[in-house]
Amino acid sequence: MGQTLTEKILSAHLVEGEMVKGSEIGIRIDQTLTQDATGTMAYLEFEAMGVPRVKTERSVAYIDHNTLQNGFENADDHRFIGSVCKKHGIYFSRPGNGICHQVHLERFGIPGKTLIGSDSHTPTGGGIGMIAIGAGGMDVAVAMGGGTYYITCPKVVKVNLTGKLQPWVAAKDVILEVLKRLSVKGGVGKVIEYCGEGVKTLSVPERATITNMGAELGATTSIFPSDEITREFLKAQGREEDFVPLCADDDAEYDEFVDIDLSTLEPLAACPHSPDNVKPISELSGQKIDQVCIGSCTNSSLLDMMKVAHILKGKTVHPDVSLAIAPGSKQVLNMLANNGALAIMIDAGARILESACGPCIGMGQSPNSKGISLRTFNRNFEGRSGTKDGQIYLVSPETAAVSALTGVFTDPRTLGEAADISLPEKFTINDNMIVPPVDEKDMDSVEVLRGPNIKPFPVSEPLAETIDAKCSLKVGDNITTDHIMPAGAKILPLRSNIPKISEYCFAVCDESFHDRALELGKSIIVGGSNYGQGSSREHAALAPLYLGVKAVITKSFARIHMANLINAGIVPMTFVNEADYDKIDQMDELKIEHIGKQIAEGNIVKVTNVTKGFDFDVNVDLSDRQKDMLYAGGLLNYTKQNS
Ligand code: MIC
Ligand code: SF4
Repeated sequence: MGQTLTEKILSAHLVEGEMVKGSEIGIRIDQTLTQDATGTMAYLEFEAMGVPRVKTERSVAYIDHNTLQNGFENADDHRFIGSVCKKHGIYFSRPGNGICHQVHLERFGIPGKTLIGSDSHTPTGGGIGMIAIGAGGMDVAVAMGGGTYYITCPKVVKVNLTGKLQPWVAAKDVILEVLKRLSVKGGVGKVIEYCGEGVKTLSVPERATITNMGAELGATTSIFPSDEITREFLKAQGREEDFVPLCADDDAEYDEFVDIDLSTLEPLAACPHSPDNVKPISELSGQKIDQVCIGSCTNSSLLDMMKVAHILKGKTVHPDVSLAIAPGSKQVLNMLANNGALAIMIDAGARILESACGPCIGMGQSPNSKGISLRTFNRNFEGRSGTKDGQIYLVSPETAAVSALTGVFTDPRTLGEAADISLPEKFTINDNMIVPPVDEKDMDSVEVLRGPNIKPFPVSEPLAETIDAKCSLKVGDNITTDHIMPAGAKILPLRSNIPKISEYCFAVCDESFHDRALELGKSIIVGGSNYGQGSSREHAALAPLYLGVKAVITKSFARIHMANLINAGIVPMTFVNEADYDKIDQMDELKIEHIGKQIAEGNIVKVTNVTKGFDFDVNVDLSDRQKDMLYAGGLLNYTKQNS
């Protein structure tokens, strides 16, 4: 039987387990990436492991999230990460060099390699045929130290692309269509593999837009084959030698199928407040808008920016609209500056931002109250923009730019002929903002520079005999990590300071949570389905850990967050009977006796609701390794015990 591309790459990297879907497998990691908002913790964890030099083929640290230096904290974090990198063998992409996923695709990604990154949009690398997976910082630290990375052996979904996108319809519309069909939890436990004739019609940046936003499906990752188009891209990046042709076997067997005829797609928008709440632009046409933001790791490539410049050429932004543009990397910005496109954007009235995440993570450009903002980004969770009642719509760069001119939702197809913009034969290559590490022999001469904001991570204890604790918070379905540990300009600088950042834990849902949890000392959180969707931030586990959360009981979990909880030593549990969710109220006392023994004996664990006087079962469906981690009190303790 033939293999899918996913199976080929995973089995070539398999170091533990068997390729049996649904079982845990361990894979060797070739490359890692971190960004600054998750990076400080990842490098503190790496230091704690005591490994002198990274053991990966390539590890890169990017500074792209916390670039608003409104206080010493972010600058201290950058300096800390830069010095750790220099010492321990990691390449350091300086602030201003661009968004991690965009730069990694341009300069480092290699077809057929495995990459994990402490950012959920790491699957962007799937655009050039990598198995690229978002992970918690601790998992990345372990991989840098040469450790195995564990995932559930995924099911593989075949998305068969046929036809060709019509003018003004974009790669963003493809992934929005997939999200409409599969939903934000449709990809859990799966890799989305793109195949079919339609693949050949998509450039690498377009493929990367699609794999990037596959994160919003909850998928383990997404991947495209590596073909002649990939070769052209790598050649234009001066890296043709990195090209390897890769595709699935003709007789590969898939678990699920999705057919998309690209020719039939139309411009789409994900409406507030979920990336799968997708409607055609034609249904929204004419509604007034307040803001347009173009950029983010989803849509900030040179190709996207050139399309935008073409639309803006000789025009002026509508007087009621603020247009912000953040090109994805220094390479993109440099090329726009040299070919005149930047001048076109400035002429039209665009506000040019640094090549960084910026407004995507609420770092500036928050919309006005109830403001309608069209963004080319990948997430429109409530409050993420920094304006609680902001109404964020996710659209293609084409729809965004056209609407910025008209001041209303506008279907770009109404604009007439679309420009035929293709990739350059050669990108401008200048890696002078990527600092290489010192040679191993010189590593002792490098001092790691720590600022006062960098506090050690919270220590977790081995699993208690009995958990007897109150439910400190009950929340509903689809709780995102932006609810659990919000970001934005005010909170992100605290990413290296868990005690301080914990003050904002769940503030979006319930501002009193922090004080209540601290007062209770230990507690349990109860949630609905797809709990913890969204980002990879392990702060969404470390802050609850610091606040004494011992277990989280939900209807279901998102993949990365569940792994982060286990890494932090917090027990993730799911209701066997979902109806039990309704019978629990906040502040009920929940008791789990002999929890370690119960987990060791099987996956079903009995919980007593002492307040209401009934018992219910929960599932702790974990691998033996994960159970051992919980007994030890998290991944760091476990690693120390086993080394
Ligand atoms: C995001 O898009 O939510 C982030 C910010 O990039 C996160 C990482 C983080 O919280 O630092 C992610 O996607 O993993
Ligand atoms: Fe940055 Fe936004 Fe991409 Fe996250 S989704 S990496 S915040 S650009």
